[in-house]
Amino acid sequence: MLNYKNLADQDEEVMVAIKREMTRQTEEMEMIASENYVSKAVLEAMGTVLTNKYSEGYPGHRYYGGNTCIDEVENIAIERAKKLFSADHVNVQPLSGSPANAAVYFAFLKPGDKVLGLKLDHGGHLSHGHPVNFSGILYNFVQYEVDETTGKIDMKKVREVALREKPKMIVAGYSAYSREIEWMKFKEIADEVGAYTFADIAHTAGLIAAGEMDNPVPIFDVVSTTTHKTLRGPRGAMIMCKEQYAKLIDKAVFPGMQGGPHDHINAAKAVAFGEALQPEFKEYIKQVKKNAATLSDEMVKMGYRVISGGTDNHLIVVDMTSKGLSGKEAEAVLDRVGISVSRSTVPNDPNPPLNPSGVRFGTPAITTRGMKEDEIKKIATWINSAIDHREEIELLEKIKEDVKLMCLAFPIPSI
Ligand code: DSN
Repeated sequence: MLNYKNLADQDEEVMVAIKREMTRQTEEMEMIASENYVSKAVLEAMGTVLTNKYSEGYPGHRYYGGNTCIDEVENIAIERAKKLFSADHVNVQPLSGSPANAAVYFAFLKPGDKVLGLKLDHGGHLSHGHPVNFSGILYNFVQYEVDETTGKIDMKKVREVALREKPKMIVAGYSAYSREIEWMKFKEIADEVGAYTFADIAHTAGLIAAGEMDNPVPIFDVVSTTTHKTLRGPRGAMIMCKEQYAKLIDKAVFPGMQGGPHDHINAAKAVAFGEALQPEFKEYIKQVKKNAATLSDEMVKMGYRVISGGTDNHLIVVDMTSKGLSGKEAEAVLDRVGISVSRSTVPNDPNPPLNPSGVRFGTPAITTRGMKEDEIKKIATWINSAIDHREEIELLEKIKEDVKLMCLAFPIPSI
């Protein structure tokens, strides 16, 4: 007979590493814009027996028996996602952001087709045409840019490039762009040149679901998102589209790109979507935005160049070179004081992606802990002190202690 033990009893080696990560998360400040802390309920759903099941296909049409309960769970996730985003059709099976985007391209394009996306050092994503990524290898990506002076997307310039290049698809939605996106204008341009519209809202999905940013789902042909960033669900993704593309998308995900869905993750997606439908989630997202705006204001006051001069969402990108260090060096300094951030390119970055000029800061995770404007102001001064006095080991140690004390005062809900 199988003897199921607890993880701690069965595998100390793995458990020790997990516990150390729990301590790191508990005692350190998470300011990576794409990360967040899930609720206990979401965490619990991920660790269920649903991981034991195979269920290729879709609810009511599976290639394996025994899928009655799995169908129920997947249908709950789909219905909640439809409600959150006013979507005609939702596929909740994509395993993560890049595979979701691969399925979108697979559904709408042939290899070699031309796609218009944001230049990558201006805030785009690897899967929006980077030459080392499948997207850049299989498809012919051409780029639009942010305006050099404002740091924002200039729709007149987007139109010029679209008219010149005549792409088959236009991609909007980014990884390191802090401003509202003019979805309607993108759609008008796409219609003018006969292109499909594809929005990747991986970063801003939570803000859009809460009604705190404009929603491309009713406007664009197809929209992908991850579920683990501002949406605060499990690591995974989904695709939403107009009813007329439903079959195309479903076929592209399975059997086109993937095999069996991860049913335990889909259950956790359903739980997270249920949470995002609650009024508390809207309050959370409003605070995420207030915190990002406060951080931006503080950094500007302290003399940093914040790209585009501010933020409409959950993140800011800051050029660190005015302080005499690269984004990679700033990331390492902040790591020393227990603040996790991610290096980032800035528009027209003279430095390479592995050692770019900027740092991207995000507020979703610290807002989940309950931190508000007062805490953000303190955090901003710690960031600045650490950067300015990066050679002073004792001061860095003191800041690390302050960071830890604040983190302990704002526990992570699921730990
Ligand atoms: N890695 C994610 C981010 O940090 O934005 C995008 O995939």
